[in-house]
Amino acid sequence: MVSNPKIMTLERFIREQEEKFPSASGEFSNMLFALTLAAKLVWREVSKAGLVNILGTTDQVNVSGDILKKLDLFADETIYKTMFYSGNICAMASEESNGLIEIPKKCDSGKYVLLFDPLDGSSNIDANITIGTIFSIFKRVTPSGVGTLEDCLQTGYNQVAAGYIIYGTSTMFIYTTGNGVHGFTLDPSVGEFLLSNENIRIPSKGKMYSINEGNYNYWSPPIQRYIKYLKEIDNPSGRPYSLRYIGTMVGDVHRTLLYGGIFMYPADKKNPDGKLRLMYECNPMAFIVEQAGGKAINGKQRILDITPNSLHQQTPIFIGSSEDVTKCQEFLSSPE
Ligand code: P6P
Repeated sequence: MVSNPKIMTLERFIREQEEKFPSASGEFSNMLFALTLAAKLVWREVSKAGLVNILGTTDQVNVSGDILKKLDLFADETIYKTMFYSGNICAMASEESNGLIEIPKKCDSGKYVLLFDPLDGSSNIDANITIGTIFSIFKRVTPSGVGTLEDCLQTGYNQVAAGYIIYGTSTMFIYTTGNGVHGFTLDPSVGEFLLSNENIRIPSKGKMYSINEGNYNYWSPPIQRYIKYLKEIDNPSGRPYSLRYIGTMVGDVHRTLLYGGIFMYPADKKNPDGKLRLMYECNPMAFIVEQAGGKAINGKQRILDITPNSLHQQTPIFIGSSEDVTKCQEFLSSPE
């Protein structure tokens, strides 16, 4: 990770980006500032999760059937409360909410829509393994008032911003607004995210693949053949690829973004539509990786070109270095 010589806080970077658009109202920046605050509030609990009674599970499951952790619910509530008081959001939905999250009448209904996964990889919390928050932002399409499902169910290429916070050995805020991908590392001593990775570019080809090999017998033959190809000793890369998989999409995609390679969650006999959610996980990650020079597909088309039908729609995903995803696509296009 290349350290950046200039001391630049995330807030100052957001403001400097805004200054490039003289007609900007400042609403977009204010919305990102609120997201920065929410990230710090979640980080504060995540960083001490082992010390207070916030570990463990609740007796609730989400719409996808995942058992909800106490920290899931904390993160979900913290983010939506922080965001709707920003006054810039007209509609919100999260992986943990069945439908739209109600925006209280007293909160203005702004011109942005926020879709988020409050705590991705939460099954890893109790083992102290990297987890993350993922967010995707659209501009509303309805004229005014409280936002609707139509404002949320937009195709991924319409996103105006996307990013994630990764709670790992350090906590980082990575985001794009369509002008490159930039990374900020939290300095806990001052409570500021400081610029650490300006204009992240993903290598055109990597040496690692990331997939849950435990699902091998559920995969289609083309994906089985692709994984076998990656492990061949005489692989054209000169050596077999290494497998890296932590079971948190934010961690696996972040490593892929910085080191190159490919992350995959294919459809399989258990999850015929794939497991990962289009709106909360795949769209934002695809926007980020494409902005960094990579590719993200569902096996047939760009993730960002998928027209959504429902908030919790799942999709297969193959995301990472352009050459690796292109090679993967060749295998996926071969006959079963
Ligand atoms: P599996 C975490 O539950 C998650 O939604 C993603 O963060 C992660 O990539 C995937 O599921 C892991 O799924 O089936 O390998 O445990």
